[in-house]
Amino acid sequence: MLKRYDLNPIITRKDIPNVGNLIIDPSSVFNPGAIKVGNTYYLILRVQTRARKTYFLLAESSNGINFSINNEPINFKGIENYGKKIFHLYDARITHINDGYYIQFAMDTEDGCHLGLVKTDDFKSFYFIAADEIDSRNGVIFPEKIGGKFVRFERPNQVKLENGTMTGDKIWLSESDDLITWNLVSPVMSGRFHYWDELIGSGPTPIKTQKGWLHIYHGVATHFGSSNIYQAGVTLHDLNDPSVVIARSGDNILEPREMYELVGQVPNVVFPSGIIVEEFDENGFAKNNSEVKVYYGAADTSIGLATATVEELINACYQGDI
Ligand code: BMA
Repeated sequence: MLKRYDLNPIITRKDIPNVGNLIIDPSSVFNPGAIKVGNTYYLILRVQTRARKTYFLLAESSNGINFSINNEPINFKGIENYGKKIFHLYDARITHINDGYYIQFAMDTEDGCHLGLVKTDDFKSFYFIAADEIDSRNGVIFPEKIGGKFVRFERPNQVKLENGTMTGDKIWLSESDDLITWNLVSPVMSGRFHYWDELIGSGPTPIKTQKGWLHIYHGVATHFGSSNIYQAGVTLHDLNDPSVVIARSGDNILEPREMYELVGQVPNVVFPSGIIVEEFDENGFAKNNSEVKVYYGAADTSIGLATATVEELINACYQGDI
C-alpha cells in the first residue's frame, strides 16, 4: 500500500563518507529517525562498521530524497557520564515538542536494552538527558502532552527468543512529567499470533490527524522457520487516550519484496523508523491530502523511502480481515 520511491534505496553504505579511523567502508546504514525543520529534512542514520560498531550520522536534504551526510558522528554530550558500559546506540526516533527536538533511541548496555533520550535545538549540539532502567525498545514520544503528561509508546522486552534475545509482543503507553522518569500505564496492542505481526514495536513518531493519532509499527512473522519477516502496519488511536486503538490494519502496508529488502545483513526486513508529513492545518492536524514520507531500514543494510497520503494511511487502518 505504501508506494516505494522509484530510485530506492535512497541511502546505501556507499554514500557514507569515511570518518577518520572510526568509519571506513562501513557495512550498512539503516533505520533512520527523520524530521523536517523549516525546509530542511534531517535523518539520523544508524551506520554500522565492519567491527559491528554503530554510529549515528546526520544527513541533510532540501527535498527529502537526496541527502548529504556529515562526515563526523553525532556526539551526545554527557553520555560519557552514564554509569554502565554501552555497546550500541541505534534506531533513533525524533519528536518536536515545543522548545526542542527530542531523540529517543535504543541503548544496548551491559544489563540489557534501555531507551535513551537526547535533546537538540539546532541539530548541531546534542545533549544526553536520561536513560530508563527497564529493558525496552522502540520508544516514540508524542509531539504534545495528553492529559497533562508527556506520553510515549514503547515495547518492553518481555519475550525471550530461542537464541536468548529479549524482544516483545506488546506495545505499551507510558507517561512522564519531565521526559526523564517514565511509568508504564497500560498495554496498547499485542502481536497477532499466526499472522504477519506476531511480535511488534512502534515505528516512527505518531502523527496527529482529525481521525486520531496515526501510528506506523513493525510486525514480525516468526513462523517461517529459518527467517523472521519484518513488515509495516498502521493503526489509529484515540486523540485523548492513545491506549485506545480505533482501527488497525489487517494487511501489512509494506513488506519485503524488492531485492534490497529481501537480501542483506538481515534478510526480509522493512523497518519504518522515520516519518515526515508535509502539511498540517492551522490547528496542528495533518492534512488529509498531505504527502507522507516514510523512511525505513531495508534488510538492515540500506534506507528506503515510501510514500502515501494521510488519507490513504487512515483508510489502510480499516483494510484486511484480521
Ligand atoms: C529488531 C531491531 C532492529 C532491526 C530488526 C531487524 O529487533 O534490532 O534494529 O532492524 O530487528 O534485524
